[in-house]
Amino acid sequence: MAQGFGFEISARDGKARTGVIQTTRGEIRTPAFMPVGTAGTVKAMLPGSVRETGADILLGNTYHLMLRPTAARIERLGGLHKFMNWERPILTDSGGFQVMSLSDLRKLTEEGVTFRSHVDGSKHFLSPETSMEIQRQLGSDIVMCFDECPALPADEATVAKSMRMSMRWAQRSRDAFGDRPGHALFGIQQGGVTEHLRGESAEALKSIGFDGYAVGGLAVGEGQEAMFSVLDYAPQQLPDDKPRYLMGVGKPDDIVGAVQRGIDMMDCVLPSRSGRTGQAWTPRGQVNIKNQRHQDDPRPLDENCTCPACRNYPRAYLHHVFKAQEIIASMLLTWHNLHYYQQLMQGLRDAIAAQRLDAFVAEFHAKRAEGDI
Ligand code: PRF
Ligand code: ZN
Repeated sequence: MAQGFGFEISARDGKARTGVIQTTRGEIRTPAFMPVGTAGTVKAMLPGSVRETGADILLGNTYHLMLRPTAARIERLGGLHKFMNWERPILTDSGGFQVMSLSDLRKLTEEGVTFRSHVDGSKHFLSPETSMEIQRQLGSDIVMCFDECPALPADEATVAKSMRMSMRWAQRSRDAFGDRPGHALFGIQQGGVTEHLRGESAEALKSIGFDGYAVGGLAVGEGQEAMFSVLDYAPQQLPDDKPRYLMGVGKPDDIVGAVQRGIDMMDCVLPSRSGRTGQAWTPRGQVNIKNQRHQDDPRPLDENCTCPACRNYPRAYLHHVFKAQEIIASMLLTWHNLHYYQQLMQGLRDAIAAQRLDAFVAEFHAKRAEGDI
């Protein structure tokens, strides 16, 4: 276990847990939702505002930052926290997943992946060793192993081969990371939707030893039912006393289902990205602020929400600024969505602490079933 990093579980309800991850940059209350700050910003939000929504930690991306403005430049300027004015913990993804979804030409070998930048077409190389070096330059508090995430559906042999390479890469990531007090390294489980491959991956990671363990390779086209059936066993294959992080998930109902199954951390672009496309998330489900039905509506988006969008503006205003493509539309909807997500996490944490998670989840689904009014 890295010095200056720890995880304490304070209460359990079924498979769900609540507690605190300690880092040298502050505490992370779990279950935690991490807003995505891909390129050194949570788009449309000042860091202080992101904190006001209740976020304890942000996610940053190796892939984007190595291409622009480069990790060397961020290091020279004092690291990512200082660069983006966020002094609390930052977790960085390792780059492999983003290379596969965003870069132009890619060539994958045992050594690593060569690819062309989606920004300017320049050629780059990422491997376990270069990813660890870039995440060190960024000053990341929680570093992710370099892995490969195959798109699903894929046949079992393909998933097995990819998972075994990711496990060799996990060992190389561990070796290259070395011993860095105050910085944690998380392993990433792969293995698709096949239980014995997930088990093999978990055993490989546990024998290497990490500060936390991610469930990777889900939310890649398999659907919620298949994802939940993997989450029915995958978290229990990983150590009980370390944080478990479900990567790239998800919608509010995905988050609730994942927490019920023993997940402690999650990240997703959804609340921030959908804010910029006019989608708001409320306890009653999704609201499309572009819809004409809001144009004369004097009511707030959500009468029980305490975010600035709901406290200070009617739906009619949010509709107007969105239609007029005003920048404040992205700011207000992103703020609201991040606030809603963090309220949901606080609700989950409180419910687990009070051993009333089942009742909380039943109420969550009942409210959504009512729909927006
Ligand atoms: N691996 C990494 N990052 C990820 C994933 C993964 O499997 C996913 C899968 N949903 C999202 N982000 N390194
Ligand atoms: Zn709101």
